[in-house]
Amino acid sequence: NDTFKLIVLRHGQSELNHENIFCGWIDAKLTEKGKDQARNTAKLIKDYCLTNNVKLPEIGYTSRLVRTEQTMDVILEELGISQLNKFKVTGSVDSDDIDKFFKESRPTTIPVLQTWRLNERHYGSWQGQRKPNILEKYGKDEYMYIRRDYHGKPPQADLKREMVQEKNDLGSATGYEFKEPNRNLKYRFEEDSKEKLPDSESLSEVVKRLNPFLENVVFKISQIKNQSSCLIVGHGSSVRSVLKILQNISDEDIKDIDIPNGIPLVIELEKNTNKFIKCFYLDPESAKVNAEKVRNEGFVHNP
Ligand code: DG2
Repeated sequence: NDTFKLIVLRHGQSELNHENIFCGWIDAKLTEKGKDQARNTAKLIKDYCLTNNVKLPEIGYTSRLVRTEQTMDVILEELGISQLNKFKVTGSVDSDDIDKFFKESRPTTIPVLQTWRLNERHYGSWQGQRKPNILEKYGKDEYMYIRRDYHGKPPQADLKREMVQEKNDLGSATGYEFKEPNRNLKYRFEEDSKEKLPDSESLSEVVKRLNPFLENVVFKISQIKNQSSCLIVGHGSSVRSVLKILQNISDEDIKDIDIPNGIPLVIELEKNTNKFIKCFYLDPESAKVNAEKVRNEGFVHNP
């Protein structure tokens, strides 16, 4: 088969999606519903691969946020694929790295690479705020402009006061609060790699930081390893960016695209040239209904 298939999805429902709160780089976990969505995702992928004689994904990619990591873990477990290891990467890899990722690869194991370049867009000072409150404060036009225009960008975050998850003495989560950030600890690898991390982003900025990752990591590995498929778990904005880049969607048209949680998209590309062939949801009806709900967040709450 001479196509390369990217199976791409947004993570399952997170705790902050459930609360109707702008999440961005806050490290929210999956809800039980989110885990169910991930199990359902695995079924859809399995059926698709079996019916179409497509190999199961040969490598996995997530962001550096725990909601994509958890989604990937559940999907791979359901697919009966074990993870060789998780590796942090930035916007490029060399052949030694690639050898390392696949060193002990067996048919039922795959490596999973995690990169900040697949993170949700940094939602600036809107992070941690309830969507209906922001809508009320900014008004409908500004609210939708910042959420969906290609160049819409929320005000910068105060990085000294980021929302993080509070833990009790036993280490269990008690909820989210604004605190002195642990960002420097969490993103030490990126800081050491001299990556420039944002404090607010437009979709156009996400496209800019994601593009090198697709070119110099995903496509590079697919070519060297002659892969037929990979699995990418990202976020609303990083999945929209993948579509914008690969499908060459205009700045205008990307405004109308919303991404539901946990429904896989298959993007088929020509092998070697990576030319776009087609793109479709594995459950188009449910994708349509749930994308519409995402669009209306803030106006209506659908937990
Ligand atoms: C949502 C997207 O991102 O919000 O940051 O709250 O995919 O990480 O749940 P995700 C967030 P909208 O742009 O859809 O309002």
